[in-house]
Amino acid sequence: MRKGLVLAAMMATVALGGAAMAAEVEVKMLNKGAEGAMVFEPALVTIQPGDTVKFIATDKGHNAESVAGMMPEGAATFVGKINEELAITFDKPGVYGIKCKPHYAMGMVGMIVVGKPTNEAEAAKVTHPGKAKQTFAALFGRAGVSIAQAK
Ligand SMILES: [Cu+2]
Repeated sequence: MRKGLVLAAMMATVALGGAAMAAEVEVKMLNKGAEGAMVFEPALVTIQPGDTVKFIATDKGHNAESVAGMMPEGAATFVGKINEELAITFDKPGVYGIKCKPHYAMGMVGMIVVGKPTNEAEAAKVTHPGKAKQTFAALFGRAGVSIAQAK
């Protein structure tokens, strides 16, 4: 009987340990951040498949949504509502582009690198309006390091 209880407790610990391994990263949507006005902070997030990114509506007037062409094949697109917190679990490895619809041209974009991506070349070909072009170029530069490290 006691052995059975110990085994049950051990199995529960293993189950909890497995669940605890999936990480959750918070990204704030801000009017002003360390890198300027209208930003996701951090703008670049590196996670593992199964991890969740929670977009926090710290400041008003922002949303988070996927960018067409900047996600691996088969991944689901998403569109958050303005002023709303949005939690997305990323299961497929890849580079994911994120934008705030009202401030896309102001460069309010972000990048999620999940595991070891294979779609970065395709994602880099997508064109963007205004300042988003430079912001994504900078993020690809920074993500290059992350992608190389994700082995
Ligand atoms: Cu915004």
